[in-house]
Formats: sequence, C-alpha cells, structure tokens
Amino acid sequence: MRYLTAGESHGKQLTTIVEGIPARMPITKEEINESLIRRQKGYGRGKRMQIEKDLVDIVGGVRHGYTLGSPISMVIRNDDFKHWIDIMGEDPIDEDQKIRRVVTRPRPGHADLNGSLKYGHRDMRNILERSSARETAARVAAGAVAKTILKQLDIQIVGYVKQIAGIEAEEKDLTVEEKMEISEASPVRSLDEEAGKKMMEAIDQAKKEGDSIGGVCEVCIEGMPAGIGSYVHYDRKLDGRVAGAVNSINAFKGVEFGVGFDAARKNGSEVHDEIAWSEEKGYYRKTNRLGGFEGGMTTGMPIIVKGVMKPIPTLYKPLQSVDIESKEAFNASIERSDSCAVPAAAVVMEHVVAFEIAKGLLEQFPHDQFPKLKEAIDQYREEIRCF
Ligand code: EPS
Repeated sequence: MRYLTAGESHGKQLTTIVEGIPARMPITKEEINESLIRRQKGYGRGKRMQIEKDLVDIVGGVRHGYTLGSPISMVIRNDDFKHWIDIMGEDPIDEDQKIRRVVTRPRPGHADLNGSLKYGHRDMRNILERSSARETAARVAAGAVAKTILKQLDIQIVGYVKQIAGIEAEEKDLTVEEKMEISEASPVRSLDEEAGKKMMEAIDQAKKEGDSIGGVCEVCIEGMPAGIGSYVHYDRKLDGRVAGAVNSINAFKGVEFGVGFDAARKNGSEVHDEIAWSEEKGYYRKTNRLGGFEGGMTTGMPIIVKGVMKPIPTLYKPLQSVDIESKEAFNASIERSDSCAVPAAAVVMEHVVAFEIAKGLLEQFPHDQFPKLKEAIDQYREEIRCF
C-alpha cells in the first residue's frame, strides 16, 4: 500500500493516487469528503479556507461503491486557481511576457531558500507552491481511504489538540467515540473546554500581533491487535514508520509515543507496562505508558502518538531575510496567512497515522480481497487471544 500526491497550492488541482487497497471493499466519496471538510475547519485559519471547498472526485479504482483493487485516483480542485491562471498555467509563455508574482525573497522557516538552492529556481514560487501545506489536503484523501479500511476492521482512530502555545488540555479518561465527538465540537479540537477557550484567546492575541503559534496534536487508535509491525529490520518497525509519517507533515518537528520524552527522566519501573492475562482479553498491559508499541510492534493497547507543530513561518510580523537577486536585506512580510493551523494539523496527523497503521496491517495478511483480509484478521485476533 502506498500513495503519491501531485499538485501545487494555487495550481489547477491536487491529485492523490493510492495503490494496494484490497478489492471488494465498500467505499464512498462522502467518507473522504467528511475528512476533507474536517481538515478545513479550525480556529486560527486565514482567508484561503474561505475560498476553498475541498471535495473529492474519485476518478479511478472505485465502481458502484466498491474498490476494484486497481489504484484509487482522487482529485481535489483548487477554487483559488481561477485567480492564478496566468501565473500557474502549464502552457509556455512568450519570451517578452512578464511573469507576475515572482518570488525572490525567501521566508525564514520555509522551504523557499533551500529548495531554490537545490533545484536552481530563481523564482521561488516554483518551490513554495509545492511545499505549501495545501498538499496536506491530498494526504488526508489518502488517509481517508486507509480509515475506511480500519473502520471496517473495528479499529477506531481520532486526532485532537493537546496544546497550543503552551496551553495544555487536561488529560481526560474518554473513549475514542467521546474524543471524536468532543474534539469535533471544539473550534480548536480540544478535549478540554476550558483550555480550548484559552487556546482561542492565544490565537486571537497572536493574530493581533501579526505572529503565529504552534502546538501539540495527539492521535489515539483503539482496536489494533498485538504483534503488528516487526522488530527484525529498522524499516519494518511500525512505530518508526508512524514517526516518519508524522514528522513529514508540514511544520512538524517531533514525535512522541506514550510518555515520550518524559521517559528520559523516569526509572524503568515507572516507564514499562506490566503484563497481565485474562480469559476474555488474553494478554494485556496494566498501564499504557509506552503508548501501544514495544519492539517496533503493537502491544494491543491503544496507540497514543503526539506530534509537535512549530508556529507557521509565514508571518505578518516581519523577519529579516535576503533578496536572492539584489542580495539586500529586507524584512519579510506577507499578504495572507494562517495564525495557527494546529487544529487542522490534528486532522492531517490522524490521516497520515491511519495510512501507516493500515499499511502495516495489510502487509501482514492476505489483502487482495477485502473479505479475505477481514477473515484473516478476525482469525489472528482469536489466535492471539488464546495464545
Ligand atoms: C499555506 C499558506 C496559505 C494556507 C495554506 C498553506 O495559503 P495561501 O498562500 O493560498 O494564502 O491557507 O493552506 C491551504 C491552502 C490548505 O488547504 O491548508 C502555506 O504557505 O503553507
């Protein structure tokens, strides 16, 4: 199972191709659209989200509500493209025609300068159009396909916001369903209403000051059987793959599982989870400090993964940079930006994690046909319960 995305932020469309999805699995575009709509919400987003209405068009791999086993191809149109046709069109332009909105001033914290050095573009629009977080809409479409697999295998996944600008949501003992419902009703996807209000105030303050703020997102997965992933090779460790996927989201700078970085301050007896057994559940852990992974494999306990997002680097408040043509210093300022995208990033994180989890599962079981995959996983669940 793998996916590719294509498309520029102000180009015609975003395209996602997902390969390796079992045949004969029920799927609808409504499920994918639900994910795309969730990603567009969130307090702190800029004007662009008022322009876009992200809806998917499935153009391959699905027929009459079922997957065919062929690549699933999906398209999300960029409504903003109508304002950018001359600037982002694919046709060659006359030599005497002046290219508009050329970017020669790299924004600190963005891919602009490093991307230009690497690819030799002197117009940094050629970099920023693709490095834009607009691309995460296409990744959410891929993750939404993965989520339909997980859902039909009784695996639930939800992403929410743990912290914004240092304001922490209090830990609450909630089911995945409750987490889904509460985070969905919160403008900042917080499970803690009080903290959520303070997060919104912090976003208002950042906006007023022309600044941006970051935070921490968390994803929780329940229903995963133990023993998915492997310890035998670095690239088969499922927690490693999940961490890579999370860190690849635009502006993400770090990943933790369970107690995460706090493990460095604790003794082993405070970090590891004692093993127990019951007739009904089979093996289980008395606690879940390691967040559902041991030895690169799932433990059968809920998977709890956090990702930290830096403040968006596109700021109204100018930061110093250098124009690559004149080599003169200037203060970078912009016309349009989000002041906080952490709530939207929680949805993105949920979807990139869903993809890696579904991929790990499929690798371990026959998956050409969905009914056979489901049967094999049900049988494995019973085997490990009786082990
Ligand atoms: C982004 C800048 C903004 C964001 C965009 C990511 O877009 P624009 O440059 O058009 O104002 O709104 O996010 C999205 C378009 C999206 O769909 O999430 C950036 O520079 O990364």
